[in-house]
Amino acid sequence: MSDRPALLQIGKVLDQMAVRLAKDFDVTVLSDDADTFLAERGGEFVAIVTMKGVTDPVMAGLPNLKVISSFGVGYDAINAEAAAARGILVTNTPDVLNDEVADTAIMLWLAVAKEMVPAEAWARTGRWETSGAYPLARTVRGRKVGILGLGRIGKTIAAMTKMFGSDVSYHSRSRKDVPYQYFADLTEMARAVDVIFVITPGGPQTEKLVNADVIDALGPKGILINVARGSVVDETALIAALSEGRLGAAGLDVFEAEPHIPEALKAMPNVVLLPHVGSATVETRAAMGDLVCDNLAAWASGDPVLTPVDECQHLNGK
Ligand code: NAP
Ligand code: 8YV
Repeated sequence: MSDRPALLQIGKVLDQMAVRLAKDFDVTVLSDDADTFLAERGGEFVAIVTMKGVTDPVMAGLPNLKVISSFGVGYDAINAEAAAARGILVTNTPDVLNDEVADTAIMLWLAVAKEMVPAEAWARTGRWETSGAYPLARTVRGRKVGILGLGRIGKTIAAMTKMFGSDVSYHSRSRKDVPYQYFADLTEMARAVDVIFVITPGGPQTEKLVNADVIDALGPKGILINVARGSVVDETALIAALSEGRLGAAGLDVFEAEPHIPEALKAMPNVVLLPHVGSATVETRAAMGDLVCDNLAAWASGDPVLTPVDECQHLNGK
């Protein structure tokens, strides 16, 4: 029997994480046949490290669980309220990825507005020689920008858009002390701006927040950038609006049923698609991995963890 706490690993961790975790914990990877595994060994584990959330049956199958360290700032794939009710501390990886995700959001906006993907294809396939100059795109300079979710990443995106002379507005649950116009009503903001960056958490509270009305209000020249979660945008309404010309264009890093992307979106020239790579650089993923391990190491030493999720703040250090 090991004297180190038993840690259950869900998903493949980075190599640097595996090295650190093995020092403090007795690590076991959750097997594919989770039901049988949990029935036989569920009682052993006090900690989870996860790269992809924790399902309710897995949480229920771990009666002695005390801490979940999750890779990523969004934790919509973990029932944090249920965890808190059981006294389980959940941690995530905020802040270390703000710049990276904001960079990805801005990249999507530029790519969409300046038609980078079709223009690149025009160059690559020789159409420049056969058909002449690529048609004119639209500038991102001096635009009215709306941020849906003015949190850590939303504020970073807002600050970056200032570089392009943007006039920034935002919609969040609450008004912030910032020099941007607040819209209590999302549809009204959509009517007032040229582009919306979606950067709220996922989960039931934001489910389809960007609905057909919001999309119609953004309008035929409007651009929607989603780097939040696929669940925040009504994907069916988005596809309909794009194909009927009621929305101008979209840049999407996230989708309703990842890794599936609807064929209709793939076929659209006015859409730029990314496979959920908002934070996906070696440097930022390394920083996220460090924070996941720092949280677990703090917990194992009996210290407060660094970044508990809101629902679990009251359990920290207890
Ligand atoms: P955050 O600091 O918690 O900010 C979230 C913002 O969303 C807050 O301003 C909050 O408003 C707002 N919000 C929450 N619920 C809302 C609602 N029902 N209606 C309107 N606004 C609402 O989170 P963050 O660190 O910026 O991260 C945001 C999300 O980005 C994550 O949860 C994750 O889903 C996503 N993300 C995606 C990637 C990617 O790879 N694409 C990477 C990182 C993060 P209040 O402040 O008023 O409560
Ligand atoms: C990660 C993310 O891709 O932090 C988040 O919420 O969506 C991304 O940074 C994801 O968590 C990795 O599994």
